[in-house]
Amino acid sequence: MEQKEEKVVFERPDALLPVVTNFCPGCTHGIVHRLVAETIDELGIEGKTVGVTPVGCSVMGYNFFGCDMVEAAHGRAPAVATGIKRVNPDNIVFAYQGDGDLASIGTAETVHAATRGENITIIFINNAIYGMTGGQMAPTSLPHQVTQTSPYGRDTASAGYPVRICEMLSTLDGPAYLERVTVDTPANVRKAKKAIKKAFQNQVDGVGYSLIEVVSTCPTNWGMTPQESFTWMRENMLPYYPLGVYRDVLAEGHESVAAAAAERAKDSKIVAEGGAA
Ligand SMILES: Cc1ncc(C[n+]2csc(CCOP(=O)(O)OP(=O)(O)O)c2C)c(N)n1
Ligand code: SF4
Ligand SMILES: [Mg+2]
Repeated sequence: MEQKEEKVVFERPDALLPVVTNFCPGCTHGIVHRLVAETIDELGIEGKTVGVTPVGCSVMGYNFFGCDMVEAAHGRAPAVATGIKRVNPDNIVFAYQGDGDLASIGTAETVHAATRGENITIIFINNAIYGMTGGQMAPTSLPHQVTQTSPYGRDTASAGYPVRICEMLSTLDGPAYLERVTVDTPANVRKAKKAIKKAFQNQVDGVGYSLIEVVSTCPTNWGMTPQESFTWMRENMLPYYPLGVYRDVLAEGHESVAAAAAERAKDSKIVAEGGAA
């Protein structure tokens, strides 16, 4: 019988190690890990990439990514990534952080790495909850969202309002590229991949600080099935965290982050003329 030649249409990226992950069924961390690994393969940067993993459900990243990995203390990934990149500018350095990590204990490091315009790549998993520790309220938990520490729903009178990271960082001059994506459908996974690849390509090209926020799910701590989680995310999170590009200096027609910043401040005498005043 004639044997048909088999064509490989889908395989594991080299930068994703052949081990079982610790993520729950339906957790979007796994999808995003794959997109980061595909990007590392496609850009041919595995040998010089260093990932920084946080404290959170992605804490075991060093078991899954096939590149060098460094473990940072809770929230400190952008500071650790800054140090690695400055000491070894030829390395491609990414931090992979949850919302509790990036937008709570690590807010200062996040804001200052962004405003310094560090040439690093940040992957931000916003699942509106502290996943690893059992589902406490995060800075990104929605008003009225039930969590372990807000059993009657997040009360904005006492707990305030959620932090929108892309919008907040878009007020700064430092970032080169900020985009919010999600991974609930094949089309959105493809868009997320494009954004993640661009965020790494920017670093390769020396364009500057790039952050991709992925609106994500945590079926386990939301107490839902994977399918219910995606529905809840679409109905509740996406209206609060609109998808889209919040900064892209090159696409906005600027030569660089510095040129974009100078343009925004062109009416300031010292900025426009340069030199000490
Ligand atoms: C200094 C410090 N404070 C608190 C903790 C406890 N802790 C571990 S993970 C975590 C939050 C993780 O949530 P998130 O960053 O959103 O990641 P997820 O698990 O949801 O992906 C906290 C508070 C810790 N490990 N270290
Ligand atoms: S607890 Fe939540 S964030 Fe952590 S692996 Fe499970 S589903 Fe994912
Ligand atoms: Mg989280």
